[in-house]
Amino acid sequence: GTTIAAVPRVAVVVFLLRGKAVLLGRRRSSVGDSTFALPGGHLEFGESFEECAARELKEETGMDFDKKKMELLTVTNNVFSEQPKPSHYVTVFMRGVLADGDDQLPQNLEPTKCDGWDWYDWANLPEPLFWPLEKMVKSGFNPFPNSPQE
Ligand code: 8DG
Ligand code: MG
Ligand code: MG
Repeated sequence: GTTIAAVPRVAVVVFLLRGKAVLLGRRRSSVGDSTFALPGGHLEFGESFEECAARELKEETGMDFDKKKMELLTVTNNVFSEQPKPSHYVTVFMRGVLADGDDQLPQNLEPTKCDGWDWYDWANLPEPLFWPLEKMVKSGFNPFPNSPQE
């Protein structure tokens, strides 16, 4: 078959915040299987970070966020050495909230990739977290507005 050069890829993931909680789901993937991670996925050709975040959130959970309140928080650069196909991601972390008074519930629209979505208090996160997220949390990163590490 064709040999495709391994190159770094861009992912966009979302801290969807509700009160003191974030939306997380347990991954079903060769990368980080069974760990809790944020919704998100690959940046497609021509997309803005905001468009990608909104599209991935919709595809994976059925939810729509308040587009005016989306913000870029940080970027990470991580190599996933999983064999037989190591991968390398530059991951853009966005913050989003639902529109005021919005009571949408997350749906598990990609059940082969995720066990289901739920809200988890930032002070009491589930384990194990997907390691890039674990690393951020351990470094003191906090996705909430008006927090010192924001
Ligand atoms: P797509 O086909 O829908 O575009 O992709 P996906 O299947 O939704 O991709 P994904 O694995 O959910 O996300 C792409 C990569 O983003 C993932 O392999 C590694 C990187 N990534 C992080 N942190 C996180 C995170 O917390 N959640 C998710 N979903 N991906 C993350 O570095
Ligand atoms: Mg996806
Ligand atoms: Mg995904």
